[in-house]
Amino acid sequence: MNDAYAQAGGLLKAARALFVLTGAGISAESGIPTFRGPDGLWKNYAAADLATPEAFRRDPELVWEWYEWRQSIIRKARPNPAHEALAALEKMSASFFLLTQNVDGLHRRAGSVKVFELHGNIFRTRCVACGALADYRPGEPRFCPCGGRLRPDIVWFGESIPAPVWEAALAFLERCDTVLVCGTSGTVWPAALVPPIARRYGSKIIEINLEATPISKTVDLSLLGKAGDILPEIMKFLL
Ligand code: BV8
Ligand code: ZN
Repeated sequence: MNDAYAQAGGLLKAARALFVLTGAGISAESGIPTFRGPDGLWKNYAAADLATPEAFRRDPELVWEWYEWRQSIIRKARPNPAHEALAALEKMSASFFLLTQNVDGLHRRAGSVKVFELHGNIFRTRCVACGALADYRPGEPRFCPCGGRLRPDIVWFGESIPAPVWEAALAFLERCDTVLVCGTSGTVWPAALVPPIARRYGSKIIEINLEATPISKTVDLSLLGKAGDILPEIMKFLL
């Protein structure tokens, strides 16, 4: 496997502009349940059934209970070696863009700077009435001073993603030459469009995942294993 890590290291070292896409898998080794893994369930609810505006309309308290449960796990969690490797990689890269589907904030806590959160952040709330954003701590009232109900500032299924983030990602994809896809099942749109768009622009694509995914056959290098093991190994070829 060393050859593949050396090859990946060579591609990352030669990258003029590096785009990184991460998903729940990169936080799995920090103890945060992935969406579609065996631990993705909560009190017999599937995550995707709770991460919708309909679920929030139907039972805001249940959805808040789920998010506060996840916040409690994330607060106790620490960035893992995969997050730390990406923060180091950013410092070595001439031009770098990290698009994450995760809402846990662990990339920033690991020291990554150019992090773009496509699906929002679990520690921020948004007022459904006036749109005011605020940091959220458990036990605080779930209503805005304006009287509107507060929701997690997170993009739910069926909701539009933040256009400025997606447009910035597309602009970077157009001019980058290397893309690293790490810890995502590639099932959620529009993030799942990153690899085919990158391929269309002729970028080299490296994938790191525990298992093969729908894009594994289409990338230049598919590395199977834990991101927290593989990324630090690859970084050895960049030092
Ligand atoms: C939108 C916030 C326009 C919530 C999330 C039919 C076909 C195609 C698309 C659609 C469709 N029907 C509807 C759609 C659009 C929909 C969509 O894609 N649905 C899917 C489910 C089919 N998308 C949307 O609605 C998006 N908006 O498109 O806007 C629009 C507007 C109106 C109407 C329609 C469209 C908004 C999507 C945002 C949803 N919100 N998160 C929250 O977090 O509470 S998405 C959620 O899934 C998480 O953010 C998560 O990150 C994300 C993606 O999943 P992954 O990150 O890939 O995680 P997953 O568990 O799936 O996989 C983990 C991977 O890691 C696995 O591969 C595993 O092998 C690997 N792994 C595990 N451990 C490790 C590891 N790898 C390495 N190392 C390890 N240690
Ligand atoms: Zn308000």
